[in-house]
Amino acid sequence: MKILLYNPDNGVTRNFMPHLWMFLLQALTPEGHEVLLVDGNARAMTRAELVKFCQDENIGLVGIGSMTRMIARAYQFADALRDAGIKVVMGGPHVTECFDEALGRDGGPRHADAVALGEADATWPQIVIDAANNELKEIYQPEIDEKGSDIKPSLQPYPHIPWESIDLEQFSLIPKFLRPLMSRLGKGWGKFFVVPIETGRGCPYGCEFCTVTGFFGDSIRFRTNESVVDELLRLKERGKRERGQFAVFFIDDNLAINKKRLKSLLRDIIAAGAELPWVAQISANLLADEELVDLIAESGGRWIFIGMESIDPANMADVNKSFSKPANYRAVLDGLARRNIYAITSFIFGMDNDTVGVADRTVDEIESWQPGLPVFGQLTPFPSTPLYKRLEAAGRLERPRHWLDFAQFVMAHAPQKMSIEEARTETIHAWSRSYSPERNHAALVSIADAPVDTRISHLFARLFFRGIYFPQIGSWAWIKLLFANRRSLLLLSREGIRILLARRRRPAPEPIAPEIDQIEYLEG
Ligand code: B12
Ligand code: SF4
Repeated sequence: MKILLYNPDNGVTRNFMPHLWMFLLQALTPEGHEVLLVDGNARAMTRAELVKFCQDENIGLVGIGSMTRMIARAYQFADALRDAGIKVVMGGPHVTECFDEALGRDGGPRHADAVALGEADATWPQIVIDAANNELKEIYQPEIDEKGSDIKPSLQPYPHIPWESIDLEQFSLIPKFLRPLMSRLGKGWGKFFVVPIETGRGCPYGCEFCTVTGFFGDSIRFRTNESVVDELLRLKERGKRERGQFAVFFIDDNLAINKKRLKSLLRDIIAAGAELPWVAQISANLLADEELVDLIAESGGRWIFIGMESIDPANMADVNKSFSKPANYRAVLDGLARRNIYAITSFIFGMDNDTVGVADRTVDEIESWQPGLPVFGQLTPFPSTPLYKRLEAAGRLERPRHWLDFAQFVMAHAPQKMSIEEARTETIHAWSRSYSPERNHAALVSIADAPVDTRISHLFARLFFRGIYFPQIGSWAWIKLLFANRRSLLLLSREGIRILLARRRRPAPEPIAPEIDQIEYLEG
C-alpha cells in the first residue's frame, strides 16, 4: 500500500521546519509499504490538488497530523479525501483531546475514518496493517498500565530516521528565486535545512496553558546519547557530501530539564565531533548554570527558545509558571550573548493582569536586553488544558470551539483587564515594532562586536522568523522584505567585502581574527 503523511499549513504563514512526526511514522512503517511525505507549509496544495495527487499516486491511506491551530483546515482536507473514497487517519495533540469531533460523534460531520490517540509510535504499525487489510478500526490507543495511564514509548531503542538519504528538497529554507544567488556564496548556501530531532519527551512543570504535560506525561523519557549522536553524525556527513547547510532544532520541550543528562549528551556530541548549529527550547530558570552554557556554545548551540511569557510576575503566577522569574531574564540573556548565543523569547499577551499598553511595556523591556527574536502569542485555551477547564468552569469562553473558526490573534475569551480587540491590537503592535526594518538594523548595530557570521545569522533569522506568524509566502513578499531591510543587508555586505579584501591582501593562510575565519563560507 502507498501511504501519504500530510501536515496542513494554516493558510497564512509557514513553519521553517518540517514536522518530526512524519519522519518518525515513516520510519516505523512496516516493510512492504511506501510512505510519501507532504508538508503543506513547504508544498502548498489546494484540496483538489491534494486529492489529485493521491489519485495519481494511487494512495491507499492518508495520515493527517495537526495542531489545534490548523485543525479546521485539516478537516477540510480530510473531507475532500474521504469524498474521493480515500481512507483518512488523523493523529496529533488536537484529535487526541477531541476525537469525538474528528469522528463525528459530537453531532458534527465526520472527518476521519480512524484516529490515533496520544503517542502513536506503538499503534502506527497496526494502523497500517489494518488499513492494508481493509480492517481499519475507529480508535487506536496505546496500551494502558495498571494505573490506567497510557504506556509511553521508552525511546530506547529509537527508530532509525534515515536523515542521510531522505528527500528534503521541499523543506529547503532558501526561497527558490534566491537559490542561485545564495549558491554563489559557496559552501552549499543554496540549500539550507532545519531538521527536527528529539532527545526526550515529557515535561513535569504543568504550566496552565500547555498541552505537553497532559499529552506526553510528567515523567521524562530520554533517548540514549549514542542514538542522538549517531543521528547528528549522519546529518553532518550529508551536509559535507551535498555541500548543504544543516541546522538542528532539538524539539524537546525543555532540553535541559535534567541538566546532568544534557551535559553528558553535549559532552558526547563534542567528543564525537558531531557538532552542528542547533536551536532548542530551554526554560530561563535552567540557564544560569555557566558550565551548561559553555557546553551549549561548544556543541553548536546558537539560538535558545525561552518561554518567557510575561514580564509581570502576577501573570506568571496565574498560569502556574512562577518557576520562571522575569527579574532574571536579563542576566540569562547576557550569559548567552557572552558566548554568541541569542534567544528566541516567547511572550503571551491577554493574560488576566495585562492592560492596554502591555505591548509597549514588554517591548521596551525587551529592547533593553540583548537582541533576540521575540515572538508574541496570546493566551489560548487548548482543549483539555487546565486553562481550558478553568475558563470553561468560570463561563468565560466566548468561542468554546475557537479552533473551528480560527482567526489569527482573536482570543477565545476576554482577559480580565482588556477586551479581545485590544489584545489583538497589542499583539500586532508588538510584532510590527519588533520586526520593523529600523528595529532589525538597531539589533544588528547593538551586536556590532559579535562575529560577522553571528550577525548574518541574526538578520536572516529575524527575516525568516516573522514568517511563522505573519504572511510571507512567495517571491514578491520576500523581495519586498529584502528591499525594506536593504540598510541592514548593505551594512553586512560591505563588511563581508572589506573582510574578504583584507584577507586576500594577507599572504599567510593562518586565521587572522575570529570573524575572518568564520566568514570563510562567503568565499565559496
Ligand atoms: C517543534 C514545535 C513547534 C515548531 C513547528 C512545528 C514543527 N515544524 O515541528 C514551532 C516552533 C514553529 C512551533 C510553533 C507553534 N507551536 Co508548537 N510545538 C512544537 C513541539 C515543541 C514539538 C513538536 C514535535 O515534533 N513533537 C514530537 C512528536 C514526536 O510528537 P507529535 O508531533 O505530537 O507526534 C506524535 C503524536 O502526536 C502522533 N501523531 C502526530 N501526528 C500524527 C498524525 C497521524 C496520522 C498519526 C497516526 C499520529 C500522529 O504520533 C507522533 C509520535 O508519537 C510541540 C510540543 C511537543 N512536545 O510535541 C509544540 C506544540 C505542538 N506547539 C504548540 C503550539 C500552540 C504552537 C504555536 C501555535 C504557538 C503559538 N502560540 O503561536 C505555534 C504555531 C505556529 C505555526 N504557524 O504553525 C502546541 C500545540 C497544542 C495544540 N493543542 O495544538 C504544542 C503541543 C506545545 C504546547 N505548548 O502545548 N511549534
Ligand atoms: S510550557 Fe514548557 S515548561 Fe511549561 S509545561 Fe509546557 S513544556 Fe513544560
